[in-house]
Amino acid sequence: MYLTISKQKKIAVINDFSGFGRCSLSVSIPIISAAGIQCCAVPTAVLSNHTGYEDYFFDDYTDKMSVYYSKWEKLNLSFDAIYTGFLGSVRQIAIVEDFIDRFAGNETHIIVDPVMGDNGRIYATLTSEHCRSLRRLAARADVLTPNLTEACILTGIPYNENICEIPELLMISEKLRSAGSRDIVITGIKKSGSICNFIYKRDGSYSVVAAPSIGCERAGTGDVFAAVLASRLVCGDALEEAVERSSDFVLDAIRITEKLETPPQDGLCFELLLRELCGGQQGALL
Ligand code: PXL
Repeated sequence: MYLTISKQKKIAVINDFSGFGRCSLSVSIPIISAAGIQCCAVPTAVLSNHTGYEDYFFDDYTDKMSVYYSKWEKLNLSFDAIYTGFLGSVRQIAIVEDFIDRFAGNETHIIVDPVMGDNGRIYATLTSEHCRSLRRLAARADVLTPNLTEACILTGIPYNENICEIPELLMISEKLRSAGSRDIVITGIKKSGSICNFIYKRDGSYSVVAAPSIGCERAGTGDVFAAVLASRLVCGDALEEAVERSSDFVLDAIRITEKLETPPQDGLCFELLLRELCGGQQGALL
């Protein structure tokens, strides 16, 4: 007899599928799978390539999402984590909240990557209503992973690329926490030749994980980081350790991508490094 409930860990990932450009599901599925975890995708849209390219095909999946996951309810599925990324509309955010209501148990890590913008610029498709809805979703996160731009949008603090000192990062993180998010990782903060991740935990403690800044900015870096982070948290790492491993993996992927002279919009060539992620869950099972 087959068991529907497996001992193997499962992460539900709610994100778009972009066929080219290495972001969202095309990043999460291989990374989470390489870590030995089953990646269960809920697509929000299908794109030929991500929106960082001048032209792309976009097929919205909002109308189909609840029918899609209603079949999962019949299968009695539950998840070790629910990880959400790029969400294209206000209605889609409400659907994601409904998904969390239906599928999150007491032990489920809710990981929200509030994809909204970068370098002080908000993505063109985001309305103020959209931002308000993302604030509501962020409040449900066990782990929230905004970049500095997104952290500023979520808290209403004006963005300034010089916000990189501890007192300012603490103030932003405290605002996010008082709005409801539990642990917060502000990612990709640029500081004198380094890229820093500021970790603010639910008990009010904080730490910084820094890596050297190499080359130019590349599409999908945040998605690679969040997929590794989700995998490591589900495998039982403490938050600091999970952030360190995610930061190390992104750094290795940037190095290899630079060597291959891949155009920045094509994302990180992480495929060549997937072996580094193996051994995630096997250790616990074998
Ligand atoms: O990497 C974030 C992201 C995800 N999905 C789509 C995007 C982007 C960033 O541009 O366009 C479709």
